[in-house]
Amino acid sequence: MTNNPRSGDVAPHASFVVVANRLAVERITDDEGDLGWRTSPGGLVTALEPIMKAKEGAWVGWHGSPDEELEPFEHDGIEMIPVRLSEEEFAEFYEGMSNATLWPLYHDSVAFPEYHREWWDAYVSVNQRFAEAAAEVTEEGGTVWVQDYQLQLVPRMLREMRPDLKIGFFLHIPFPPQELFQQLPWRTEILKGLTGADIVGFQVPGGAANFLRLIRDRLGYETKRGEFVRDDGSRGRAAAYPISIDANAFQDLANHPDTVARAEQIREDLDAEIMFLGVDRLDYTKGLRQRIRAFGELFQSGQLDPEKAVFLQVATPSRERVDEYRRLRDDIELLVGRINGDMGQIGRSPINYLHSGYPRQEMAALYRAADVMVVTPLRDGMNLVAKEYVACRTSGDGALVLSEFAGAARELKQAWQVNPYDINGMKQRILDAASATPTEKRRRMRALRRQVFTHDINNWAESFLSDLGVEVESK
Ligand code: GDG
Repeated sequence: MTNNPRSGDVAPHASFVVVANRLAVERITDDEGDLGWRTSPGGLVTALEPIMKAKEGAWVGWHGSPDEELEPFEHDGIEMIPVRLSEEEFAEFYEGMSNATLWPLYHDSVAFPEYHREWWDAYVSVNQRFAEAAAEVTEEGGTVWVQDYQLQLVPRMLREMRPDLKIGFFLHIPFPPQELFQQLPWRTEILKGLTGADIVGFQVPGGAANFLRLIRDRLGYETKRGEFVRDDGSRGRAAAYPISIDANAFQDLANHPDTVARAEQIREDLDAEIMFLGVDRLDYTKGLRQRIRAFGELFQSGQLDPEKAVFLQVATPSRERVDEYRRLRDDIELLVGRINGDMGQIGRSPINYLHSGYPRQEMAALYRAADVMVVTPLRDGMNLVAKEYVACRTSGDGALVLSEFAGAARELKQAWQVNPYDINGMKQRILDAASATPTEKRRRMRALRRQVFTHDINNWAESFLSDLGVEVESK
């Protein structure tokens, strides 16, 4: 492997390999000050853990510290294969090409995508390094599952090095329509990269359709009913596999006595008759500006009484070195400050804004505490927060306001759906959700819960992998 002292040392041995930008573990320092690792929280790791353990799996990814070279290690029965990134590559491949070019372009260009040739060069060489690492560890005829927009060239690179492998790719974010995608100076390379996979998976059918149309028009590939034919006559497939959550785990967490007590405490502290909640990474795709403006107007007009209602927004810090994210934070904090300055009273602010990350149990307590969950992204691949809220409503009440531009809107039809660009419409739907009768709320929540519990993260992984031809034992 390039830049890796192990090169040539390791015989291919893993039958199932996941390749993701980040490893499935994060660094911790224990009480004695020693460095260690803990499994990253998150659905993907949870979903793939059993199959990784059953199949001698390996996980290829970056370990999170620039310029550091690490040997492979085992964590909790899974082999971790760290890929090195230099400080410069982190800036150009990750912050640049991934998060300031592809991320905005793939989200309807809601922020302006920047195109820089040196970012692209870094993207190519880092993708090559990930592909080489996967090629090196995967055994003859094994399976590699590549994740997300940072690694779109890996499927083709891997296919060229190792034609014996089964290769899957899953895109967690939207795949844009042709009219936008064709801005990309490296559009052909990206499309070719993706078509290296046997299955190219998207969150929604629209993403798969956009992709198929593009490879027909740009690469001249024949496509039929989701299948495509490469230059060499071999075939692949593009389809939707809507990702989900570990619904039972969230339900159990929400029912834990400590969570129940914490939810009660949150309500007591907020001292409001009705609690609205937003939980998002602080990202311009999440529609925070519009949402906060909508709440500001509702409080200002008296349609929501600032003495009786509170809107709690958790905005988890994210990509803080990228300019657009700094600007967003400033904008949001100005907006919240103005509204609270105008409408607040001593000891009482209508908007409770928290720029911080919290443990998962605290998130479950917040979901449990909130009467109305407001999820209004301008564009979102899926949006797991919406599904988590539903899973945590164990008593069958609560109301979900959901943007029609989240992938989740296709499944969560009984939510109060909104167009987040239409501030008046959004205000009205927020009020509708808040004032619906308990019977109406329960009716909708029952349907939402049925959907989330019958389509969880295990179903997602199983359906993708079985289409790829991997035997997965049902749990
Ligand atoms: C991408 C796509 C797609 C957030 N704050 C905290 C915290 N979270 C957790 C949530 C949820 C996850 O992070 C966020 O997932 P989302 O799906 O809402 O959004 P993205 O981060 O943008 O994820 C998205 C997803 O990939 C999966 O394919 O759905 O469309 O953009 O699980 O709970 N968790 C904890 N503390 C926090 O402060 N513990």
